[in-house]
Amino acid sequence: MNNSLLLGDEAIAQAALDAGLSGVYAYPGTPSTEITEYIQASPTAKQRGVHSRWSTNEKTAMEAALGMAFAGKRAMVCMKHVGVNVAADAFMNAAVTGVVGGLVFVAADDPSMHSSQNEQDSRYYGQFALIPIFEPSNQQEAYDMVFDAFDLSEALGTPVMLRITTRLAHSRAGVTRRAERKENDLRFSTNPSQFVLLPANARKQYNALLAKQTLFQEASAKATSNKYTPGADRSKGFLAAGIAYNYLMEHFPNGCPHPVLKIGQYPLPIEAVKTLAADCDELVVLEEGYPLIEEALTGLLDSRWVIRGRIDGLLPRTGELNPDHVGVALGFPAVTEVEVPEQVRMRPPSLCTGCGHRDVFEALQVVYKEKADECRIFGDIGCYTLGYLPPFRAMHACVDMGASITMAKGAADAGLKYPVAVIGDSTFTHSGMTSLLDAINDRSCITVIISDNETTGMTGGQQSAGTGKLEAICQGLGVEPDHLHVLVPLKKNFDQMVDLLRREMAYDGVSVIIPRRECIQTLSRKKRS
Ligand SMILES: Cc1ncc(C[n+]2csc(CCOP(=O)(O)OP(=O)(O)O)c2C)c(N)n1
Repeated sequence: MNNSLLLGDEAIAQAALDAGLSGVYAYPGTPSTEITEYIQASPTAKQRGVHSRWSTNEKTAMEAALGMAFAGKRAMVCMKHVGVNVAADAFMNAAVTGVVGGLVFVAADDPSMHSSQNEQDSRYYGQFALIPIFEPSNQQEAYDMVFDAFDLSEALGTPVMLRITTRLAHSRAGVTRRAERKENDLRFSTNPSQFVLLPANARKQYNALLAKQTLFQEASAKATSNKYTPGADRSKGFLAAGIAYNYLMEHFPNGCPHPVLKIGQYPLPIEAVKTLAADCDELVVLEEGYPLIEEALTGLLDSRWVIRGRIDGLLPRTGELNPDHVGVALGFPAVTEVEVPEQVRMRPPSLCTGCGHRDVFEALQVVYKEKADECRIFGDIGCYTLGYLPPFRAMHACVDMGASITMAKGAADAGLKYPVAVIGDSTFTHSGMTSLLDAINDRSCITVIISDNETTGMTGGQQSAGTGKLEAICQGLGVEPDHLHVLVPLKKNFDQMVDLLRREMAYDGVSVIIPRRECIQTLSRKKRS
């Protein structure tokens, strides 16, 4: 079949299309964004009418994917790891309902927090939901696992998690494609209570999920991605999961002299773990993220075994794993750091020259200085988070999507006189609308700035769900027309913006200011095309 050079994300997207996908649902988030973008750009997807429009947030994406799987078709839902928190309600309950058509949930983790606010490990969510998890070690395996994941999902009627990390998502390798499969026809569950999680039904469904655990175990025992390779040197044995298996094997081009258990599918293949343990006294666990396997081993094996990994400090507890860390754990000398010339050293990011967020923060800076200790600025997730950095230094909090408005409200409840929330247009529709409704219902004394660049800028300029609708949304939620303002953030309007901020911050209620000017990146891309 066809050979292509693909990013891990693209391999997943291509595999989903080849495996008969009918819809991808996602909210952008590094390192998962390219999966959906690939499907959006695919002529095959267009011709087949595969759904690929961005969702408003990860929860709506998860629910729509579940709806497609309810209707018997194959769906994929993709998000970054923190998005899993947003989707968690629907995700956990989807494990209880089960599915009719295949449902593959792609969680893209970002160890080392290259572009994230934490480095949580999504495998815990898979385990928490009691569903099978696939973890590829390279791009080809990522491709093949999508087929296996859809097959397992449909055979056992369960959503399946595919967990990847940044390095695999964003590096390329040759991928051999399989023959294309047809999409499923519409088909519904014959069990009328399956998707109605009233307590009486939910108890039955939950027991059914528990009963499936043995089948999940059997699937892991049979999975070709869980492979035990004996080795002559039994002084230690390795359990290497996902991309960490690649890092291990890079050190042994002619084969590892130690026994190795490669992990690609969970629940852990218990018998294979016991076989490895019987062969060696010391076990070294190589895994990307939290020490999930390492912790599980302490329950599976007794204290005769020395278990080494991230918990005992053989490998760093935080951050991304790499071949050098693994080399040091193997006893190879540490690679000496190369001196990086001044010109190419890491530089802090900054807002683009000409970006409208700059004008917003320049005005905010003035007003903040006037109010000093009586004012705090609650930021949110997006390009405008850079308002925290010099030269602006105009942000005091940034926690999760939508938190700017609700934290400002909480601080107002606590007695802060001038709380200001700064949120982007995409983040506002993702999670800020409900926060604003809380503030309106409580008549909180806060000023909300929705800095509208008419795109989801931070993740590369995807369409933003609220473009053209923000004023109507705010009015619908109850913002008073006299305290809802739109202006163009440009130098010539600087004084107008400062005056407006002063006036609205003095207002005893909710005010919304929408500085609106298109992102200069998307604008210049449009001009070039
Ligand atoms: C729960 C969650 N989902 C996705 C992301 C990834 N992400 C970071 S910022 C952002 C969008 C920001 O868009 P917008 O609010 O319009 O601000 P802009 O970057 O355009 O200024 C996204 C999707 C995230 N950090 N958290």
